[in-house]
Amino acid sequence: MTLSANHNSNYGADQIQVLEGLEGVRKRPGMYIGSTGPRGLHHLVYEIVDNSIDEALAGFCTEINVAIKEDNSICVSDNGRGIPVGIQEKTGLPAVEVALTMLHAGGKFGGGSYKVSGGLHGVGMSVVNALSEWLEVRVERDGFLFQQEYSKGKPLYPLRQIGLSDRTGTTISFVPDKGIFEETEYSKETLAVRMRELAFLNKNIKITLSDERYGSTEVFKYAGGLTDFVKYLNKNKDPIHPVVYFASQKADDRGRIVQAEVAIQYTGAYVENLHSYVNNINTQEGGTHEVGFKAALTRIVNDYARRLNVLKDGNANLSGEDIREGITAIISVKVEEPQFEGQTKTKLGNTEVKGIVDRLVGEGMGDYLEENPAQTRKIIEKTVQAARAREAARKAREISRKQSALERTSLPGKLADCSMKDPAMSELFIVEGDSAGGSAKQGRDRRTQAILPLRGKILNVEKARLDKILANEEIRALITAMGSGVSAEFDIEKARYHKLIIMTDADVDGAHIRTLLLTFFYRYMYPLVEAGFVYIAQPPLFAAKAKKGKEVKYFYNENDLENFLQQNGKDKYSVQRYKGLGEMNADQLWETTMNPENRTLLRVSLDDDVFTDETFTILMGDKVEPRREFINTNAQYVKNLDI
Ligand code: 0RA
Repeated sequence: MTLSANHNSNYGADQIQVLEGLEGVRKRPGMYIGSTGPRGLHHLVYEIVDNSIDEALAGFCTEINVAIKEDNSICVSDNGRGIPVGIQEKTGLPAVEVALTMLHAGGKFGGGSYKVSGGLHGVGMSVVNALSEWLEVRVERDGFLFQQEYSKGKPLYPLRQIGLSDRTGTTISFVPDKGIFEETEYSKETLAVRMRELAFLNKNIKITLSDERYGSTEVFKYAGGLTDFVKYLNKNKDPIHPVVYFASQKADDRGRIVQAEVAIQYTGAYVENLHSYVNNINTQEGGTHEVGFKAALTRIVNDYARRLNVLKDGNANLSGEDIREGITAIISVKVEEPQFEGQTKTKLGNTEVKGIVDRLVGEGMGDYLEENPAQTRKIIEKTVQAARAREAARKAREISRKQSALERTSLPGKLADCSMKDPAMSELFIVEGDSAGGSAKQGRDRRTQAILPLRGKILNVEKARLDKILANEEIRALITAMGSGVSAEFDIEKARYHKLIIMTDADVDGAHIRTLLLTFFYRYMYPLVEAGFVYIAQPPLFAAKAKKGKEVKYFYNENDLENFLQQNGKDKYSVQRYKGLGEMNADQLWETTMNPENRTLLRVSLDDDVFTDETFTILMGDKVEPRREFINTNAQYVKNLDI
C-alpha cells in the first residue's frame, strides 16, 4: 500500500483499528472522561488545554486562549510550535491526524514529557474528538495554515493547507456530542476555577477565558505562581507571616526528573488547608509527596520547639495535626511517570518523591525558621495552642464517652430514631426548628427515617477549635446520633445512617443553617461528604390549590408554577408561597419532601476541593466584605450549595 493511498482511504488497516478505538470511547465514554454529566463535559476542555500547557512547560508557548462560543462550542488556541503535520512513517498519516484519531497517541510523539498515564487527565485529544459532533484543528507552522475537520472522531477530509501564516500555534474548536452528554451548556465559573488553578500552578502562562455568550473576558497570569496561589487562598484569612516558597529539581535513581515546589503560609484559622498536585492534577487522596511534606514539617517544627525550649525534655512531641493547624500550603510536583493509586486514582504512589519533597521542605523550612526568629515564635506559639486545645477536646470526649457508657442510652433525647438498624437503609433528617421537626416526626416512614430537630444556635465551626465545637449541644446531638465520631477519630464504618438529609427553610436563615451544617460535615466528617452520604432536601416553594375540588399541585421553582398556571388557568387556582417548612402539615411534608417516591434530593459533591474550601472560608470566616461580595456574585451556589 502506498503512503498516499493509505492517507486518503477509509479502509486501511490502521484506519479500521483507529475507528474501532474511537468507537470504544463512544460506547463507554465514562471510562475515558469519568462521566457524561457536567463534569465530563468540562473535562473535554481541560483535556485540550492540558496539551497547550504541556507545550508551555516545554518552553514553547506563552499564551492560551479559551473561548466559550455563543453556541456553547469551545475554542482553545495557543502560540506553541503547532502540532506537527509531517507524515508519520508507521501510519502514513500526518502526526496531527494521528494525535486526534488514535487512542493514547497524545503523549507518544515527543513534547509532552509530563504527560500523565493514569488518572482522569491525559487520555488524549482523540477522546475529545470521538465525543464531539464536530471538531476542527488549525495548525500554523512552517509558514502555512493547515486545517482538518472531523465528525464524531472521523476525518471529513485529509489535512489540507488553507493559507499562509507567519506565526506558529494550534487552534482546536469543538462541539460536544449532544447524543452523548446529558447537558451541553458550559459553565464559565467552572472553567474559570480550573484556568485560574492552572495559571497558579504554571507561573507566567497567560490564560485568557472569554465567554462570548455574555461578552465577558478574564485573564489569568501569575508571575508568583504557587506563592500567588497561597495569597489568593488566604485573602480572607489573617496570615501571621509572608508566604514562604521552596523549589527543587532533582533526578531520581533512574534519571527521571522530578520537579517539586511548595508554598506555605500560616494563618489564624483553626483548620488545615493543604492541597497537592501531580502534573497539575489535584491529588485529593494525597500520596508520597504529601507524606514527605508532612514528615519534614513535623520534624522541623518540633526541632525548633525544643531549641526554643517551648517543648521541655519531658514533653512529648507536637503532633502533625497540631503543627498544621491554620496552615495554607500547596505542594506541586511534576514527575515523568506518575503512578496513581487509590479509589479515585488521585493518590501518588512514586516512592522516590517522598524523599525529594521531605528534603526540600526540611532544608527550606529549616533555613527559614533559622533566619526569621520572630515569625518562628509566632508559628511555634500557634502550634502549642493547637496542642493544648486538642488535649482539652480529647478529655471532653473521654468524659462524654464514660458518661454515655454509664447511662447506657447514648442517643440524644430529641432524636426520633428509625426502627431499621441497617445503616444502608436508614436516613437521618436534620430539621430546622421544632415545628417542622414535629411535622417530620409525624409524617415520616418510621422504619427508615430518623428525625433530629435542631433548636438552638449552631456554632460556626470555622471560628472555633474542636474543644469548643464539642461543647455545643446541637453539634453533640448530631455527633451522637451519627455514632461515627469526629475529626481524626471519624470512622465511617460506624455511621448509623448512610443518608444525612439537611432539611431547612427556603429562606436566608435556612441557607445559613445549611451552610453551617455543611461546613461542619466538610471540616469534621469529611469522609461522609466524600462518600456522597450528605444530601439537601428540596421542599416545594409554591402550592397551587384548585378553587373547586381538592387538587393541589406543588412547585419547586417559579418557572414551573407560571407554566402550569398559564396552561391550566390562573383564575382556577390560588397560589400559596411557602416561607418555611412549618407551614406544611405532616402529610404535605411527607408527600412533597420526604417520600422517596416523589422527593428530589440534592447530593452534596466535592468536585473541586479548592473551590469548596474557599467557599466555606468566605461564607463562614471572619471577614464580612468578601462574604457580601461572594453572596452577591455566587447567588447560585449559595442557593443550591451544589458543592
Ligand atoms: C509534539 C511535538 C511538537 C508540538 C506538539 C506536540 C504540540 C502539541 C499541541 C497540542 C496543543 N497545542 C500543541 N502544541 C504543540 C513540536 C515538534 C517540533 O516542532 O519539533
